[in-house]
Amino acid sequence: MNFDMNENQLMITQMVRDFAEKEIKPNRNKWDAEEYFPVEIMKKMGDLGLLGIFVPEEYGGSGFGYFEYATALMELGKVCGGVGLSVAAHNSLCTGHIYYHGNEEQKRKYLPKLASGEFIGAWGLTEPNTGSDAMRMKTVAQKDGEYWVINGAKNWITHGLSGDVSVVLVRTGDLLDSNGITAFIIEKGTPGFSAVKIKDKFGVRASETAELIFDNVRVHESQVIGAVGNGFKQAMQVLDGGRISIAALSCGVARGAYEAALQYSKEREQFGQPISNFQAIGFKLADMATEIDAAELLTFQAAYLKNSKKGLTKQGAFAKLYASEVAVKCGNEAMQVMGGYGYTKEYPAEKYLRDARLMTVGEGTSEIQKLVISREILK
Ligand code: COS
Repeated sequence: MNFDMNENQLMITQMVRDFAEKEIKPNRNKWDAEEYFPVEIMKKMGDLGLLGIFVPEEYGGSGFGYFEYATALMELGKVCGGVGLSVAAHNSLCTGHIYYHGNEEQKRKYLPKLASGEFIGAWGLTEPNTGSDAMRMKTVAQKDGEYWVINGAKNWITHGLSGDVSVVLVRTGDLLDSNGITAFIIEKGTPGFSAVKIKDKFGVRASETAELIFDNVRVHESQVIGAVGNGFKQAMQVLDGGRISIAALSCGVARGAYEAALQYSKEREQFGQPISNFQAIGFKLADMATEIDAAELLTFQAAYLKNSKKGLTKQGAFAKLYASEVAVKCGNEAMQVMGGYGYTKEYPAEKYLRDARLMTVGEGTSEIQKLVISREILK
């Protein structure tokens, strides 16, 4: 087994680190306070090739694999979980769904724009009343000649408002029929298709979240991805890959919190010496460092399986479950190491903790990951 980063990963690490230090870190608290989604930063990341990381060059992407993708998200997560989440959702959900399941015409039409950042991508599975129980969705499409007419709503959709193109999963068959859900590509501005921003989130506040509303939205049948009725299985596969990105982002958030706590512990003096000299603090740092490395290994294992086109349902869930829980623990422990200062916005621990809390919820809760894992190991 080779644990060295490849040349592309080394290059991406340096590039994203430089970019995040210059463009994201100085603004992250402002964006967090104002719940501002920095579209202009997304465009710059498009110029750097970060919005089509695993899209082949023939479709305008960077042509990298999941090692490079995970590496980029780890670096972004160290600086801002919100911006990282937007990059993750854009790449693996919207762009990934079109890349892995779209036809040639759809790929040629949308992937170059998504990869360059000209288009921001959104993806809609969850509804106000169906989160973990995705199959029970109520948003419905009915056939009318060459068109489908969509009615309903989707909730918690990253880039729901700013997304130029959305991939949405809609019921086209009977309730609870796993072959009764279809994926559609819908462009911004389609009559009847609107969005409302969700405000006052706890964390990842620089990433835009919205509710999507469909009021007799007419979509041409050429906008169906793959076969009619195949959407649920496509979505499950997209989420298998998407969980690698949340795992990677979680590793980054965890490492950011750990590094902040490490630095603080060397500078903060109590009882006449740096608090890092005390075993109580040293053991916290030791646990954090160990668990972050373990989370990264699980994430790269899932990335390896994705690159090798092997099944990764179980290992993707392992990585997402473990890394997201480690991120929450590291955010929490970083706050504890920093004491009263950690409890203020002057220090980064509280933002790491708030951003980390999304990771155990979004793209499948920790409880759903355990359900997926237990089904896999018991089947
Ligand atoms: N890859 C391919 N196919 C899959 C799959 C996967 N990872 N997981 C499930 N499927 C298939 C099953 O094989 C089954 O096919 P058949 O009906 O032909 O046998 C079908 O999909 C339905 O699967 P299942 O019976 O497991 O569906 P359930 O409703 O019982 O549960 C869970 C599915 C709970 C795993 C699913 O709803 C889920 O992942 N929920 C969480 C959703 C989520 O993460 N939301 C967050 C989105 S935020 S961006």
